[in-house]
Amino acid sequence: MEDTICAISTSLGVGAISIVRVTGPETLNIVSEIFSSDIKSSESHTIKYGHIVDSGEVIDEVLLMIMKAPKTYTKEDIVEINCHGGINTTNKILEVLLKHGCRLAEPGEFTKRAYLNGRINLLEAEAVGELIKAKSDSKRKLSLNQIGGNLTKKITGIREILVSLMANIEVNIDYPEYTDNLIITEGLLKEKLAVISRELASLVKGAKYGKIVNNGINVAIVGKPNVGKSSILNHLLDEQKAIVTDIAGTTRDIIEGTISLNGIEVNLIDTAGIHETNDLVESLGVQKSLESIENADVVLLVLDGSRAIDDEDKDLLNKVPKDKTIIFINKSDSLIHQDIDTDLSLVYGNTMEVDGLDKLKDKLIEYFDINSINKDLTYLSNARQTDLVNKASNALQEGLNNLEKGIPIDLIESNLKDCFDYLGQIIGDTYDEAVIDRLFQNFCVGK
Ligand SMILES: Nc1nc2c(ncn2[C@@H]2O[C@H](COP(=O)(O)OP(=O)(O)O)[C@@H](O)[C@H]2O)c(=O)[nH]1
Ligand SMILES: [Mg+2]
Repeated sequence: MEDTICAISTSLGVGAISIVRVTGPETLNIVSEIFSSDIKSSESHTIKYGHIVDSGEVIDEVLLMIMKAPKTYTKEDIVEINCHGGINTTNKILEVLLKHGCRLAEPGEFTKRAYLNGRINLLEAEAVGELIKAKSDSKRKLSLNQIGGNLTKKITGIREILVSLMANIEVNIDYPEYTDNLIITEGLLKEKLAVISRELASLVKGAKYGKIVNNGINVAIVGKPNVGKSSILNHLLDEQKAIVTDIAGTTRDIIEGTISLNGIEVNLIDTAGIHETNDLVESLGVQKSLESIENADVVLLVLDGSRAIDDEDKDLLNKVPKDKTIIFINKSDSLIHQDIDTDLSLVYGNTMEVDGLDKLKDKLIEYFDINSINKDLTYLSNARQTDLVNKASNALQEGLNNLEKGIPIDLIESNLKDCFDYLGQIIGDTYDEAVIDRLFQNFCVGK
């Protein structure tokens, strides 16, 4: 972090203004060398008008935003050069900065410095990266809330309880004669762990919501050939995306499209009809359909309501995972009585008179609790955070189980320590250099 780094922070192209950013210990010296006046003694958080000059040649007319440490994004001196937009001018200014001793910043290096200098924690740093990439309003709010600090407060709160518990246990062991300290009895520990367990459970549940906001929901539309899967896809997308014919085996490959349900992305995956076939291409399609059942968050099993249920339908009813399947009985416009023996969620509808599809959307909203997800949007979200919060929760559960088994309190302390460490990794209190490097590589240069 001794280097003074620079990067173009705006996207490179034709535009009115571009921003070239500089941070590090030599910022004020280097910029003074290439600017029409000395800025070393300029007031912090001021804007200065002038020119960037290289070997006597004026490169551009600019505004400098001068921000001196420590109240800056990186907690180091920062100068942002607001220059004329366009690739040529912006690159030229970058070139002059490099010539005068700056190093080109790596992706995310400004934010990495903000983190390493203690300005933001890892959770907040990740959220900055996500915010820039956010393609939906929900994702934007999720990232912004992560930057906001409520989650951090929750996590540090739990860690504080854990620390005070561990400290008390240590004191009880090391100084049994000190009776004015809080004595951690089995009952008291159980009580405290139950509180932490509830807090962790809410974080774990939130992480599931966060994953939905970030990745959306994958719905695999499966069923026998000709039941109307592709017609349903087309109607939900409001677009003729998949070919629909009355010839069985029309859809052979996966066809996908995305809709938004109350701000949550729903990826619809139309698949080849599942049945016995000797056609090589079709059978490869069937293989893909079976895989999509496994990978889906929810399976939409389509049955043809104008025909009686046959053995192939029954076979499929057995094949689909009970915990994530909704049945859509299609062709309700020519419905015959069907005797379906199932506990699964059922929706009747058809694509001819277009009926039941709104009910289907409501089922998805209900199934994924989408209305609750949208209320708060303060969740852990990415795979790293989710993995760590699950590990923290498991460690605490182990502590509770050990307590149940009558294992001495001082041994349970190691479960508490594990829980404390995993939570620490989420906010980057303890960190692994390789993880940090990988994490910031996904950022934009100049952020
Ligand atoms: N009567 C009726 N026919 C439908 C309905 N939905 C689809 N079909 C017809 O069923 C046939 C197969 O439809 P398609 O969407 O290609 O089914 P897929 O093989 O499951 O993808 C086509 O001739 C459609 O016009 C419906 O709701 N009612
Ligand atoms: Mg089809």
